[in-house]
This record gives sequence, C-alpha cells and structure tokens, in this order.
Amino acid sequence: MNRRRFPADYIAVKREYLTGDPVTSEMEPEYLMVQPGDTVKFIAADPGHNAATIAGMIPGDGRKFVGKINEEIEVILTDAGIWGIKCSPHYTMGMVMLIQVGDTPANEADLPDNLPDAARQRMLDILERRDAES
Ligand SMILES: [Cu+2]
Repeated sequence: MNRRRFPADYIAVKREYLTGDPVTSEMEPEYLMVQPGDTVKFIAADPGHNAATIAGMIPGDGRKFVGKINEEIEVILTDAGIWGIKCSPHYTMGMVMLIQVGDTPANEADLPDNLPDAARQRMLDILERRDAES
C-alpha cells in the first residue's frame, strides 16, 4: 500500500473549463489522507466555489462546516472516518472529494444512499483511481 499523503495545505478547489467539452468541476486533491486533529485548509484556487461537509458523511462527533463562496477556511478534522466534502453550488454536478481521517480507507459502504447521482459517481471514480494508484 503506497498511498500518497498530501500536506494539509495542499488542498485546493478549482474548476476547469475544457474547450469543446462540458464544464467539469473538481476538487484537488480528490482524496486526502490526514490524521485526527489535523487541520485542513481549503484554498480558493478558482472563484465561485466553497467547501462544505456532506450530510451523512461526518464521522463520529465531527462538526459540520460550510464555507462561504470564495472563502478560504481552515477546519480541524477531529474524528476518524470518512469525511465527504462538497462544493455547495456544484454538488449535483459531482464536485466532491473524500477525506480519510485515520488509517481506515474509504470504501463504497461509506457512501450514503441519498447522494446526488453525479456526486456518488464521482466518489466511486475517486475510489477506483485511488485503488489504481496504490
Ligand atoms: Cu464548485
């Protein structure tokens, strides 16, 4: 198992426009591994986005957070488990990421049933890419 661990301040939110293709929205990195109590900073690398927790994807006694659009926020991820993060305006387009807090990798069972289709698909893709890299 050789998963990359990103420094907490690496995380960024961006949106890419591909000529001739539908708009794609993504967060980078899409899968982040940290330890309980680590601080994660969400950087507004491109205007028009935010970072917020996804209901049903906050482990343990973790607290939800909702950044304002273009706001750079720092949050302490207290509880081990899989945190689901979304960009609120582009959630239904699948602009999401996963944060693994602690040593247990995310798997499909961590995804709630009520996710928007594009968000669920993006998360499944994220897990597949992560597995391909390990
Ligand atoms: Cu967005």
